[in-house]
Amino acid sequence: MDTIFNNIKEIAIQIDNAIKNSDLGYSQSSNSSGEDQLKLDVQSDLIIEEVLRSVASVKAIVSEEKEGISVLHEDGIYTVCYDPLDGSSLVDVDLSVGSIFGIYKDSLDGDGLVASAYVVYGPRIELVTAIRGEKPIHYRYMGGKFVQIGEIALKEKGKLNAPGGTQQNWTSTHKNFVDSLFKEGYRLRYSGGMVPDLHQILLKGGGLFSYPGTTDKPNGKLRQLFEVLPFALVYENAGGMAINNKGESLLTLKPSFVHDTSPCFFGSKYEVEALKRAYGV
Ligand code: AFP
Repeated sequence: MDTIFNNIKEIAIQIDNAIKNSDLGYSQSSNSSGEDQLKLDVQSDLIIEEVLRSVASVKAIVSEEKEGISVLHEDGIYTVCYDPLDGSSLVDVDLSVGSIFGIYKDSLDGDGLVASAYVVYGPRIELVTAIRGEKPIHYRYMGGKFVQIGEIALKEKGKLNAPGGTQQNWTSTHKNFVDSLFKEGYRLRYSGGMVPDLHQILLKGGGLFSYPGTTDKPNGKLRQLFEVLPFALVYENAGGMAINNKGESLLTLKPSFVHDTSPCFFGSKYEVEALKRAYGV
């Protein structure tokens, strides 16, 4: 796993360089979810594929930007599922964005997820890695290398509320619950980039990030393999909780297809338990 994490560090430096120096325009193509691709999305995807091609333990890759599974090394062990540049539509307004990696063995589902990692491209580059059963580790790129800052542990209760999705399409249950957190004194922190929004909650001790099922998207927007499962591992390993709208751990998810989505809620224990009561699950 160390080899994969070290290669993710190399990827992070290359993508950060692309963000800072490349054309921000649209490419001629759209991804498998029908979204227009920025040239940066395509470039970041190529960077990851090229770097992971040099890692013999990587059997296959699955990208949010591509259809299907690409086999890299028949004798490899792991399949790396990644969102090369999550929140890329925020680059032109200079907000933070990120890359997310889920590392799977044997099966592409919650049971098969053995490790995950994400990179935040903000004022600085940060990396968080998580191995099943171990506390997540936080790194910061300083002086030309990734320096370990420490383990990440969520508090029992936080102060931040990051509610995703179009509000007019929320259910009344969800709207009432989000309002109840604000009435309790929670502060709104939502940039529209899943990586920096979840990173902020983790590092500030806790709170809730929600992307519910909505009337227009009953299964939510966020993709299980590339976004939901990798962050579920980080949150659970940090002592928090990560559940779907039925109250089940997101780590029990079994996507029916590679780009399958799920409603998802990540947070410290207090807020997730409150959400379960509000949803009656
Ligand atoms: P893009 O990759 O299309 O910019 O979407 C970003 C994202 O997938 C995720 O990073 C955000 O949490 C979420 O979408 C924001 O979606 P809403 O604008 O619907 O809240």
